[in-house]
Amino acid sequence: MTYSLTKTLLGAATAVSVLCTAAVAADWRGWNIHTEGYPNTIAMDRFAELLAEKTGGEVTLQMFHGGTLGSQPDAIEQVRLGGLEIGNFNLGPIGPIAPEANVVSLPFIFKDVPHMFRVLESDGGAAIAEGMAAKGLVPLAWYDAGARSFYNGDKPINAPADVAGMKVRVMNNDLYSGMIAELGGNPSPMAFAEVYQALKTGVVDGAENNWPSYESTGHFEVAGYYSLSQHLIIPECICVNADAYNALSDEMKTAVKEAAMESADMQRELWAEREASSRKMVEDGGVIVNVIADKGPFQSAMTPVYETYLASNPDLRPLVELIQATE
Ligand code: BDP
Repeated sequence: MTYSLTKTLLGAATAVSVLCTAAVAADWRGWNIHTEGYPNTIAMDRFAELLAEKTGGEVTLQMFHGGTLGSQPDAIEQVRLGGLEIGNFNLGPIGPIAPEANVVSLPFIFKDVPHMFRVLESDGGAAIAEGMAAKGLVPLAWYDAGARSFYNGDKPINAPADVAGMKVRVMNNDLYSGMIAELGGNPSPMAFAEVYQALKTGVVDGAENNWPSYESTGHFEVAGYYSLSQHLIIPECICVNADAYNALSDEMKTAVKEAAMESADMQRELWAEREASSRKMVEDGGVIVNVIADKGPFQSAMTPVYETYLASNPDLRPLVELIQATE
């Protein structure tokens, strides 16, 4: 009797442990907008390898690059809802969903990229991450996306007056539309994949992005003036669907997080190299790089953008101030 009870209990325990293993085994699918050879693409592939290694194969990831699974705003929704588990997202199009994350899209909020990372590693970063997690997106690690500057086809931009009347493509976020409007331009929110044609055919006069994306998309071929406004420094994340992440054991969560951090270390190194090589490549291709002597007028024109953001999110004023006070 005792023997058979023990046997039954053991059998039950085995069944439970098999069930638990089955419950945590996960085959994830991941979205990335960039093409072969881009730092984020290489680092996301590495993330997939590290995930399998560190979780002993319990969590696997199949990456879909080049935006093949849809536009970024759609992919963000997919990851939030669980149609996809992972994405390498820019925080720009996450901002409209998570107001805390939108703080990084206030023009000129970061002094430079190291300042951005110092903020992300502080309480400010924790507040941003919590805001995102509350909307179903858990950031596992932060990627570098450099600074974004304006580019267009016919003239250098030195002052807000040069933007006046220009139609400028922006990512989907009212803060960016407000930014262009305050400079006197006409904002045109548009999916990344459509920008090359829009620049080429004159549907828009200009756009804005970092060196690697300006180069990898070929935008430099159809918009040959790059003016160093560096008005936005927006971090990117490896973001996971909150339910998928929370279903993991603590041990698996740690493994997943470690894989993401190692991937981010790799991405940041590759990013630094690619910024330099992209810049060199477009300059060799004839791009005119314009240094803006005084960025002050661009910065002061942004006051209404900050005011609008703070009027809709009065509780986030301390976060803005915390970032501004971070050395
Ligand atoms: C790139 C970002 C990418 C954005 C793109 C854009 O890495 O996530 O989709 O800019 O401007 O720098 O849409």
